[in-house]
Amino acid sequence: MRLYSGPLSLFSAKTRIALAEKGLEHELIQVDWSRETRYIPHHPEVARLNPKGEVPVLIDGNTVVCDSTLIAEYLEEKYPAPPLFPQGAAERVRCRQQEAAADEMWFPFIWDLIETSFYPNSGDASVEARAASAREGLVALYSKFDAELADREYYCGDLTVADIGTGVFVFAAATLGAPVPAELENVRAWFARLQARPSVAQVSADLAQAAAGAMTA
Ligand SMILES: N[C@@H](CCC(=O)N[C@@H](CS)C(=O)NCC(=O)O)C(=O)O
Repeated sequence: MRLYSGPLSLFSAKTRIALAEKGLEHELIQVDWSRETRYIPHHPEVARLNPKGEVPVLIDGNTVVCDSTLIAEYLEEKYPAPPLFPQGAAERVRCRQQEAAADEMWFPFIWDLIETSFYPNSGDASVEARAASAREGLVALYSKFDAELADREYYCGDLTVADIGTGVFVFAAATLGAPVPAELENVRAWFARLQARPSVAQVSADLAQAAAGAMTA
């Protein structure tokens, strides 16, 4: 198995954690990325395999899978143990809904924080307003998530893609000035639990190292 990943790609991070949790050996290829040119030019294999030119891209034998959500679904079907989805239609759709919410509702706020703090020339008069609005939006999401986590170690009981997908964005938010508020104890305990897993700790450390390297490059 081979994974094309981005050194600071949160979507790739989701896939890396899923592969590690399932104990799947793979060759990791980190494509070139810089603050100035981002992913351009795209890695030739990524450009060839993914019409969107995006990472992550997973190759498993003759099968190519693009998109972190689809990769997780594929891995679960092909390598079901240990599971990263819960049992039962209702709990499975709850899991998928949170994973989708992470991508579609949480990530846009993270992207606002990335664009306003991380990329060169992002400084203009509207930057602080955009970042403040993203921080406010995240606090609302954190609060709702806190209620959902009451009496649960993970979002669906055991670790699933809902935790992995949400967790990478919380990690990014925390490093970009929008940490989980102190009073949201369920989210804080869940996040600490997640970060204590070797898979998540490794990928988080790699992201932090890549971010530090990019800032000093
Ligand atoms: N929905 C996709 C999003 C993937 C994505 O946005 N990848 C970014 C890096 S995080 C990318 O490769 N961008 C390439 C580009 O912007 O040129 C997924 O879940 O995998």
